[in-house]
Amino acid sequence: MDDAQLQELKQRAPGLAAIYRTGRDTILRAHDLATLEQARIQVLGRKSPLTEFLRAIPGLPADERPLVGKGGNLIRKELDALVEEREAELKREALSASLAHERIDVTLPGQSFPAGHEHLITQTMREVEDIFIGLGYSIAEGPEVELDYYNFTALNTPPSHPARSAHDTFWIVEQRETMPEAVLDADRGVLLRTHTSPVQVRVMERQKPPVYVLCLGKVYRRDSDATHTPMFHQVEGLVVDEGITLADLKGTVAHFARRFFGPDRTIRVRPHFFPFTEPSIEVDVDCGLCGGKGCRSCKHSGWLEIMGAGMVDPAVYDFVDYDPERVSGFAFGMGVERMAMLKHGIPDLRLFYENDVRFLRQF
Ligand code: 2NM
Repeated sequence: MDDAQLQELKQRAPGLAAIYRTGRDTILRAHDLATLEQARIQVLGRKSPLTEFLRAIPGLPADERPLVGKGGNLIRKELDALVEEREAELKREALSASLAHERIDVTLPGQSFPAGHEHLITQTMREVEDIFIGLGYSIAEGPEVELDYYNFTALNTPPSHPARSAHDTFWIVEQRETMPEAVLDADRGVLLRTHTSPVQVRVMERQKPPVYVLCLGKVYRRDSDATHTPMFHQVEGLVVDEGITLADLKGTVAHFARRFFGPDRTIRVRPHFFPFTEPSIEVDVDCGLCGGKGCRSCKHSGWLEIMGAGMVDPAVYDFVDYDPERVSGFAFGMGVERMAMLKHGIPDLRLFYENDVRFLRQF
């Protein structure tokens, strides 16, 4: 309704014009959908001044009725339309407010799901594995809970050897010298393997030469300090074939050192002793940090010890029924934690097992 129409209505039906103005103000003042609904009831509901006005029309003089009736209905339509308009307006406002508020920025980075990776010890074992698979070796596995026979006896380790003591080995079922003759059978003691060599004895037991095998896994010793954990990992290799010599062992280890530590590395060997090899050696690789000049890392010697090795003692062949007149072989063993520490400059063995992801994540 424009101003001219309102003016005309004021003159002809001043009561109706007042109802219109009050109603329009009430509707326009509504600032949300709930107040608008209240306003609608107040302005257009059954008890509203407009409804009462329209209800009173039949009691008016007959000549006034058409005009007032027309005006009343016109006003009802106007106010109805106003409510609808206001409702649409408030809905638009609410929508744009919630769009501004709940807007999703599709360019923000998504929720991340960290994938994690293998532990450095596992990675290092895989690397060593790859190098020896490249040389034609097979991988063998065996039990971590082992018989005395495979862990010590068949490896030519005398009953009196210190490694067999309760001080060095975790025994599951110990066979003591104090036991009665009928019960005492050292070979039947049960223990946590102290090296992976028993796996190689088991391989030789079920397979004739040629043997080219690598064993990797957990081993257990009763040690715990800055440089020893009661569980650690070993890799051992075994080759038995016709005509195998110490030169084959040295060539194999030199190849391994270059593949594992880098192309320009050299090795040296020193004599040593193991019950299961004769002769036995210890192998060093030149210190990568100082290039052999001597530094803190190599304790000023220029060399880092990487493994023990040797030619398999014929006494071991006796246990697995190999003929030492026909075949010969070499074996070697190294600690995986030590390999990883040397390669990555890790200062403390215990870092591997504290499971601090800030350390583990770096590899
Ligand atoms: C080492 C050092 C030297 C070794 C010997 C054998 C077997 F079964 F053939 F007798 N397996 N592993 C061996 C030899 C292990 O570790 C430091």
